[in-house]
Amino acid sequence: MNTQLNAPTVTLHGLKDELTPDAGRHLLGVVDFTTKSREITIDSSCPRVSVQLATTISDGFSEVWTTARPVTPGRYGEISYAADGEFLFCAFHLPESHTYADATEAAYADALALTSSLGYRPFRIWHYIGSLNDLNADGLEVYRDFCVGRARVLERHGITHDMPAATVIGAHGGGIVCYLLAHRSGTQVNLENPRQVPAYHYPRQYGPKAPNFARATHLATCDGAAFVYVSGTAGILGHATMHEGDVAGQCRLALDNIAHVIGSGNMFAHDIGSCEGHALTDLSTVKIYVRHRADIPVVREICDAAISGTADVAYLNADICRSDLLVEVEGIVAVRPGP
Ligand code: 3EB
Repeated sequence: MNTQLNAPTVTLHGLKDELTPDAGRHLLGVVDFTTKSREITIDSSCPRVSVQLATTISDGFSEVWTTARPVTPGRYGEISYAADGEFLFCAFHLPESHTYADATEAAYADALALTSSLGYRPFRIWHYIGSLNDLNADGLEVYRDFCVGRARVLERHGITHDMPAATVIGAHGGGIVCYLLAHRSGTQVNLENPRQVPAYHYPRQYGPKAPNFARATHLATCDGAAFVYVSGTAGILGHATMHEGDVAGQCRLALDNIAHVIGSGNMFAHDIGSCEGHALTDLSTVKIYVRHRADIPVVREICDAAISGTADVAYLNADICRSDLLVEVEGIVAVRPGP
């Protein structure tokens, strides 16, 4: 990838690799997918976040975000962040708890207050949640409990739709970890997929408060670069889980859903300037979550055939928001890697 690029770029590294960015690049945020949950630190002047999603150090990895401008780190309440004047990375960690709605509401409110007070707008959000499909102290599934807290904040801010791309995935422990990227002067378009009901319109059967995220976000930055950030995508059509019990069927459908959301028809439908469509082979960084470890080989075979051999691809054994979902795929297309 073009190293002159101002927009944040991401690479995946071994957990023990030295974090030395290329010349002219600066660390904006680091996320370790590792064996233990740890508090967020501010290391090498950017936040370093741990997500408990690896079984051994060798199957873990670090997701390293860099930018072209010097970065200033900071803390705001429970939020750790770093910003370069154009892009911001911020993260929070909520400890394990019997219920999450209130803590989610408070931390999310702080993250939104921080980003907007510094003049940034979120364009991609990740959440990793321990015991995702277990019941909380009130008998509500932890994912649904999280959705209640998120919905309360968004309602308070009058945000009913037009949220950015997101991921919510189970962690092997450690409460809730959330991190997001925000920008100051890019042009952001949140994309839906006409094959899927917008998440904020999911019916009540999936929980008391609907999730709220876009299927993807298109971001054109002022240096002429553009990216499509694809949300965690599963084998869902309309609002229904398809291919129950069939991981291969769900995996193919998840990939079809992504192909549709990044394709030229959907770019045209969302009035993206160039209307330039993309294909699965254009994804450059991909994370693939598989509920049952034993299903990883079959998922790998399907995904490896669809995704470019030069992409950075990580497979993680993780819980997914609905108990009947067996696989979920997220990715990034670097549309124009800059001038
Ligand atoms: C789905 O399509 C699968 O609650 O923010 C994927 C990505 C999913 C993000 C979220 C949920 C979320 O409904 C689950």
